Amino acid sequence: MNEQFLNDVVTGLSAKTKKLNSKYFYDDEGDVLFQKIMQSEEYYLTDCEYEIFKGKSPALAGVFIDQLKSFELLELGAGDASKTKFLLEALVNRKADFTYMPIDISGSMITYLEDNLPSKIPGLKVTGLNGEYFPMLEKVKTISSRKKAVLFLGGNIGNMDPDDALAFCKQLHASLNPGDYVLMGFDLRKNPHAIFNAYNDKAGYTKAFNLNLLKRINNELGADFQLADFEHYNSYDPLTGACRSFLVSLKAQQVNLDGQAFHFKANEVIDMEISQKYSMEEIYDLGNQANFEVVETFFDSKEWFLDMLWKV
Ligand code: AVI
Repeated sequence: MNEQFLNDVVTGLSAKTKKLNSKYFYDDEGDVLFQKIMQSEEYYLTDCEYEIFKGKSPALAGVFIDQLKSFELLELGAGDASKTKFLLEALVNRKADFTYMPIDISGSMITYLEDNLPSKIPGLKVTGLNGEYFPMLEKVKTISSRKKAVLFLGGNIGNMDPDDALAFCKQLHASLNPGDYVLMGFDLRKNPHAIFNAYNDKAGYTKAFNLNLLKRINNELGADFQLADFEHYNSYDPLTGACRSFLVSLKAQQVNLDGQAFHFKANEVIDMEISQKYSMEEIYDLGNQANFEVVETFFDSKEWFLDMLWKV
Protein backbone atom coordinates (compact mmCIF):
# COMPACT_ATOMS: atom_id res chain seq x y z
CA MET A 1 0.00 0.00 0.00
CA ASN A 2 1.18 3.50 -0.80
CA GLU A 3 1.64 5.09 2.67
CA GLN A 4 1.96 8.62 1.31
CA PHE A 5 -1.30 8.26 -0.62
CA LEU A 6 -3.07 6.88 2.48
CA ASN A 7 -1.72 9.65 4.71
CA ASP A 8 -2.72 12.36 2.27
CA VAL A 9 -6.24 10.95 1.88
CA VAL A 10 -6.76 10.53 5.65
CA THR A 11 -5.47 14.06 6.31
CA GLY A 12 -7.65 15.48 3.54
CA LEU A 13 -10.82 13.73 4.71
CA SER A 14 -10.15 14.75 8.33
CA ALA A 15 -9.94 18.46 7.48
CA LYS A 16 -12.78 20.86 8.27
CA THR A 17 -13.44 21.21 4.55
CA LYS A 18 -12.79 17.76 3.12
CA LYS A 19 -10.18 17.85 0.39
CA LEU A 20 -8.41 15.40 -1.92
CA ASN A 21 -5.30 16.15 -3.95
CA SER A 22 -5.90 16.16 -7.71
CA LYS A 23 -2.39 14.83 -8.34
CA TYR A 24 -3.90 11.43 -7.41
CA PHE A 25 -6.37 11.57 -10.34
CA TYR A 26 -3.83 9.90 -12.61
CA ASP A 27 -3.96 6.13 -12.16
CA ASP A 28 -4.36 4.02 -15.35
CA GLU A 29 -8.09 4.74 -15.55
CA GLY A 30 -7.53 8.41 -14.70
CA ASP A 31 -4.95 8.67 -17.52
CA VAL A 32 -7.50 7.29 -20.00
CA LEU A 33 -10.19 9.68 -18.75
CA PHE A 34 -7.83 12.64 -19.00
CA GLN A 35 -7.07 11.66 -22.62
CA LYS A 36 -10.83 11.63 -23.28
CA ILE A 37 -11.20 15.05 -21.64
CA MET A 38 -8.38 16.43 -23.84
CA GLN A 39 -10.14 15.08 -26.93
CA SER A 40 -13.55 16.45 -25.92
CA GLU A 41 -15.01 19.36 -27.85
CA GLU A 42 -15.30 21.57 -24.76
CA TYR A 43 -11.72 21.19 -23.43
CA TYR A 44 -9.81 23.82 -25.41
CA LEU A 45 -6.52 23.94 -23.44
CA THR A 46 -4.74 21.11 -25.25
CA ASP A 47 -5.77 22.33 -28.71
CA CYS A 48 -4.55 25.85 -27.95
CA GLU A 49 -1.14 24.72 -26.72
CA TYR A 50 -0.87 22.23 -29.58
CA GLU A 51 -1.36 25.11 -32.00
CA ILE A 52 1.34 27.12 -30.20
CA PHE A 53 3.85 24.27 -30.40
CA LYS A 54 2.98 23.46 -34.01
CA GLY A 55 3.50 27.04 -35.10
CA LYS A 56 6.11 28.45 -32.75
CA SER A 57 8.52 25.54 -32.22
CA PRO A 58 11.08 26.72 -34.82
CA ALA A 59 11.29 30.13 -33.09
CA LEU A 60 11.56 28.54 -29.66
CA ALA A 61 14.19 26.07 -30.86
CA GLY A 62 16.13 29.03 -32.26
CA VAL A 63 16.22 30.74 -28.83
CA PHE A 64 17.43 27.58 -27.08
CA ILE A 65 20.10 26.85 -29.68
CA ASP A 66 21.40 30.44 -29.81
CA GLN A 67 21.37 31.01 -26.06
CA LEU A 68 22.18 27.60 -24.60
CA LYS A 69 24.29 25.89 -27.31
CA SER A 70 24.59 22.56 -25.46
CA PHE A 71 21.83 21.75 -22.98
CA GLU A 72 19.38 19.40 -21.28
CA LEU A 73 15.71 19.87 -22.18
CA LEU A 74 13.70 18.81 -19.13
CA GLU A 75 9.95 18.40 -19.11
CA LEU A 76 8.02 18.24 -15.84
CA GLY A 77 5.00 15.91 -16.22
CA ALA A 78 5.71 15.04 -19.82
CA GLY A 79 2.66 12.88 -20.53
CA ASP A 80 2.85 11.49 -24.06
CA ALA A 81 4.84 14.52 -25.35
CA SER A 82 2.30 15.06 -28.14
CA LYS A 83 2.94 18.83 -28.15
CA THR A 84 6.62 18.71 -27.24
CA LYS A 85 7.34 16.54 -30.27
CA PHE A 86 7.15 19.64 -32.51
CA LEU A 87 9.87 21.32 -30.46
CA LEU A 88 11.96 18.13 -30.41
CA GLU A 89 11.68 17.85 -34.21
CA ALA A 90 12.64 21.50 -34.68
CA LEU A 91 15.69 21.05 -32.44
CA VAL A 92 16.80 17.81 -34.12
CA ASN A 93 16.32 19.36 -37.58
CA ARG A 94 18.72 22.10 -36.57
CA LYS A 95 21.17 19.53 -35.17
CA ALA A 96 20.92 20.96 -31.65
CA ASP A 97 23.23 19.47 -29.02
CA PHE A 98 20.70 18.41 -26.37
CA THR A 99 19.12 15.48 -24.52
CA TYR A 100 15.39 15.35 -23.86
CA MET A 101 14.75 14.44 -20.20
CA PRO A 102 11.07 13.86 -19.46
CA ILE A 103 10.27 13.70 -15.73
CA ASP A 104 7.08 11.93 -14.69
CA ILE A 105 5.77 10.05 -11.65
CA SER A 106 4.27 7.52 -14.07
CA GLY A 107 6.98 4.94 -14.82
CA SER A 108 4.98 3.53 -17.73
CA MET A 109 4.88 6.99 -19.38
CA ILE A 110 8.68 7.29 -19.11
CA THR A 111 9.21 3.82 -20.59
CA TYR A 112 6.80 4.66 -23.41
CA LEU A 113 8.68 7.87 -24.26
CA GLU A 114 12.12 6.22 -24.13
CA ASP A 115 10.91 3.34 -26.31
CA ASN A 116 8.97 5.35 -28.88
CA LEU A 117 10.35 8.85 -29.35
CA PRO A 118 13.80 8.00 -30.80
CA SER A 119 12.23 5.91 -33.57
CA LYS A 120 9.73 8.69 -34.38
CA ILE A 121 12.40 11.41 -34.29
CA PRO A 122 15.64 9.84 -35.50
CA GLY A 123 18.68 11.37 -33.85
CA LEU A 124 16.81 12.32 -30.66
CA LYS A 125 18.47 11.40 -27.36
CA VAL A 126 16.01 10.63 -24.54
CA THR A 127 16.82 10.01 -20.87
CA GLY A 128 13.65 9.57 -18.84
CA LEU A 129 13.47 10.24 -15.12
CA ASN A 130 10.79 8.52 -13.08
CA GLY A 131 9.94 10.41 -9.89
CA GLU A 132 8.79 13.67 -8.31
CA TYR A 133 9.84 16.92 -10.02
CA PHE A 134 12.28 18.49 -7.58
CA PRO A 135 14.15 15.34 -6.51
CA MET A 136 14.56 14.52 -10.21
CA LEU A 137 15.81 18.05 -10.96
CA GLU A 138 18.44 17.56 -8.25
CA LYS A 139 19.36 14.21 -9.78
CA VAL A 140 19.87 15.80 -13.20
CA LYS A 141 22.33 18.23 -11.62
CA THR A 142 24.43 15.30 -10.39
CA ILE A 143 24.67 13.75 -13.85
CA SER A 144 25.00 16.85 -16.02
CA SER A 145 26.54 20.29 -15.67
CA ARG A 146 25.06 21.52 -18.97
CA LYS A 147 22.59 24.42 -19.12
CA LYS A 148 18.91 23.53 -18.63
CA ALA A 149 15.66 24.44 -20.31
CA VAL A 150 12.61 23.29 -18.32
CA LEU A 151 9.14 22.84 -19.81
CA PHE A 152 6.08 22.90 -17.57
CA LEU A 153 3.16 22.82 -19.98
CA GLY A 154 -0.55 22.15 -20.21
CA GLY A 155 -1.60 24.73 -17.65
CA ASN A 156 -0.49 22.34 -14.90
CA ILE A 157 0.53 25.33 -12.80
CA GLY A 158 -3.22 26.07 -12.60
CA ASN A 159 -3.72 22.93 -10.51
CA MET A 160 -1.96 24.70 -7.63
CA ASP A 161 -3.55 27.35 -5.43
CA PRO A 162 -2.00 30.73 -6.33
CA ASP A 163 0.13 30.73 -3.14
CA ASP A 164 1.43 27.24 -3.91
CA ALA A 165 2.07 28.26 -7.53
CA LEU A 166 4.27 31.10 -6.32
CA ALA A 167 6.15 28.81 -3.91
CA PHE A 168 6.59 26.31 -6.76
CA CYS A 169 7.98 28.98 -9.13
CA LYS A 170 10.37 30.22 -6.43
CA GLN A 171 11.59 26.68 -5.80
CA LEU A 172 12.01 26.12 -9.53
CA HIS A 173 14.03 29.32 -9.83
CA ALA A 174 16.19 28.30 -6.85
CA SER A 175 16.90 24.86 -8.31
CA LEU A 176 18.21 26.26 -11.62
CA ASN A 177 21.26 28.34 -12.53
CA PRO A 178 21.49 31.84 -14.01
CA GLY A 179 21.07 31.61 -17.78
CA ASP A 180 18.76 28.55 -17.65
CA TYR A 181 15.27 28.80 -19.18
CA VAL A 182 11.71 27.86 -18.17
CA LEU A 183 8.75 27.63 -20.53
CA MET A 184 5.48 27.61 -18.61
CA GLY A 185 1.95 27.16 -19.99
CA PHE A 186 -0.89 29.25 -18.51
CA ASP A 187 -4.59 29.08 -19.23
CA LEU A 188 -5.80 32.66 -19.58
CA ARG A 189 -8.98 34.26 -18.27
CA LYS A 190 -11.60 34.41 -21.00
CA ASN A 191 -15.37 34.24 -21.48
CA PRO A 192 -16.57 32.43 -18.34
CA HIS A 193 -18.86 30.14 -20.36
CA ALA A 194 -15.93 28.72 -22.31
CA ILE A 195 -14.10 27.92 -19.08
CA PHE A 196 -17.17 26.54 -17.34
CA ASN A 197 -17.99 24.27 -20.29
CA ALA A 198 -14.43 22.92 -20.48
CA TYR A 199 -14.90 21.44 -17.00
CA ASN A 200 -18.52 20.35 -17.53
CA ASP A 201 -18.24 18.32 -20.72
CA LYS A 202 -21.51 16.85 -21.98
CA ALA A 203 -20.10 13.33 -22.25
CA GLY A 204 -19.34 13.37 -18.50
CA TYR A 205 -15.62 12.59 -18.68
CA THR A 206 -14.75 15.28 -16.11
CA LYS A 207 -17.35 13.89 -13.73
CA ALA A 208 -15.93 10.37 -14.21
CA PHE A 209 -12.39 11.73 -13.78
CA ASN A 210 -13.33 13.11 -10.34
CA LEU A 211 -15.31 10.05 -9.23
CA ASN A 212 -12.43 7.84 -10.36
CA LEU A 213 -10.36 9.13 -7.46
CA LEU A 214 -12.94 7.72 -5.01
CA LYS A 215 -12.78 4.44 -6.93
CA ARG A 216 -8.98 4.50 -6.70
CA ILE A 217 -9.18 5.08 -2.93
CA ASN A 218 -11.53 2.08 -2.67
CA ASN A 219 -9.29 -0.13 -4.81
CA GLU A 220 -5.89 0.83 -3.45
CA LEU A 221 -6.64 1.82 0.12
CA GLY A 222 -9.65 -0.40 0.85
CA ALA A 223 -12.22 2.36 1.45
CA ASP A 224 -15.94 1.87 0.82
CA PHE A 225 -17.05 5.01 -1.04
CA GLN A 226 -20.41 4.44 -2.77
CA LEU A 227 -19.80 6.33 -6.02
CA ALA A 228 -23.52 6.68 -6.78
CA ASP A 229 -23.91 8.71 -3.59
CA PHE A 230 -21.67 11.51 -4.84
CA GLU A 231 -22.16 13.95 -7.69
CA HIS A 232 -19.74 16.25 -9.47
CA TYR A 233 -20.11 20.02 -9.23
CA ASN A 234 -17.83 22.52 -10.97
CA SER A 235 -17.77 26.29 -10.58
CA TYR A 236 -15.86 29.12 -12.21
CA ASP A 237 -15.47 32.47 -10.46
CA PRO A 238 -14.55 35.16 -13.01
CA LEU A 239 -13.56 37.52 -10.17
CA THR A 240 -10.75 35.32 -8.86
CA GLY A 241 -10.08 33.13 -11.92
CA ALA A 242 -10.58 30.01 -9.79
CA CYS A 243 -12.27 27.09 -11.53
CA ARG A 244 -13.03 24.47 -8.89
CA SER A 245 -14.24 20.89 -8.90
CA PHE A 246 -16.13 19.36 -6.02
CA LEU A 247 -17.83 16.07 -5.24
CA VAL A 248 -21.10 16.56 -3.35
CA SER A 249 -22.37 13.96 -0.90
CA LEU A 250 -25.97 13.25 -1.93
CA LYS A 251 -26.98 12.10 1.55
CA ALA A 252 -25.71 11.82 5.12
CA GLN A 253 -23.33 8.89 5.00
CA GLN A 254 -20.29 7.27 6.53
CA VAL A 255 -17.21 6.14 4.62
CA ASN A 256 -14.73 3.73 6.21
CA LEU A 257 -11.03 3.83 5.51
CA ASP A 258 -8.11 2.29 7.37
CA GLY A 259 -10.17 1.57 10.48
CA GLN A 260 -11.53 5.13 10.64
CA ALA A 261 -15.03 6.39 9.90
CA PHE A 262 -15.48 9.61 7.94
CA HIS A 263 -18.89 11.25 8.24
CA PHE A 264 -20.52 13.25 5.48
CA LYS A 265 -23.55 15.45 5.93
CA ALA A 266 -26.05 15.66 3.07
CA ASN A 267 -24.67 18.16 0.50
CA GLU A 268 -21.26 18.32 2.15
CA VAL A 269 -18.53 18.72 -0.47
CA ILE A 270 -15.07 17.33 -1.08
CA ASP A 271 -12.78 19.96 -2.62
CA MET A 272 -11.21 18.02 -5.50
CA GLU A 273 -9.29 20.33 -7.80
CA ILE A 274 -8.47 23.91 -8.67
CA SER A 275 -7.76 24.92 -12.28
CA GLN A 276 -6.68 28.53 -11.82
CA LYS A 277 -7.06 30.90 -14.79
CA TYR A 278 -4.59 33.76 -15.08
CA SER A 279 -4.65 37.32 -16.37
CA MET A 280 -1.53 38.66 -18.13
CA GLU A 281 -0.88 40.88 -15.14
CA GLU A 282 -1.00 37.93 -12.75
CA ILE A 283 1.46 35.97 -14.90
CA TYR A 284 3.90 38.90 -14.99
CA ASP A 285 3.53 39.29 -11.22
CA LEU A 286 4.17 35.61 -10.63
CA GLY A 287 7.31 35.60 -12.77
CA ASN A 288 8.50 38.80 -11.16
CA GLN A 289 8.00 37.58 -7.60
CA ALA A 290 9.87 34.36 -8.43
CA ASN A 291 12.70 36.43 -9.96
CA PHE A 292 12.33 35.22 -13.54
CA GLU A 293 13.05 37.53 -16.46
CA VAL A 294 10.45 37.48 -19.25
CA VAL A 295 12.00 36.59 -22.61
CA GLU A 296 9.03 35.93 -24.87
CA THR A 297 5.33 35.01 -24.83
CA PHE A 298 3.76 32.61 -27.30
CA PHE A 299 -0.02 32.79 -27.79
CA ASP A 300 -2.49 30.65 -29.73
CA SER A 301 -4.54 32.48 -32.38
CA LYS A 302 -7.52 33.01 -30.04
CA GLU A 303 -5.23 34.22 -27.25
CA TRP A 304 -6.87 31.79 -24.84
CA PHE A 305 -3.63 30.21 -23.66
CA LEU A 306 0.00 31.21 -23.52
CA ASP A 307 3.40 29.74 -23.03
CA MET A 308 5.75 32.17 -21.34
CA LEU A 309 9.50 31.88 -21.75
CA TRP A 310 11.38 32.92 -18.63
CA LYS A 311 15.10 33.22 -18.04
CA VAL A 312 16.63 32.48 -14.65
C1 AVI B 1 -3.84 18.75 -16.00
N1 AVI B 1 -4.64 19.96 -15.77
C2 AVI B 1 -4.01 21.14 -16.37
C3 AVI B 1 -6.06 19.82 -16.14
C4 AVI B 1 -6.82 21.15 -15.91
O1 AVI B 1 -7.34 21.69 -16.87
O2 AVI B 1 -6.85 21.62 -14.78
C5 AVI B 1 -6.73 18.70 -15.37
C6 AVI B 1 -8.22 18.65 -15.61
N2 AVI B 1 -9.15 18.60 -14.70
C7 AVI B 1 -10.33 18.55 -15.25
N3 AVI B 1 -10.19 18.60 -16.56
C8 AVI B 1 -8.86 18.65 -16.82
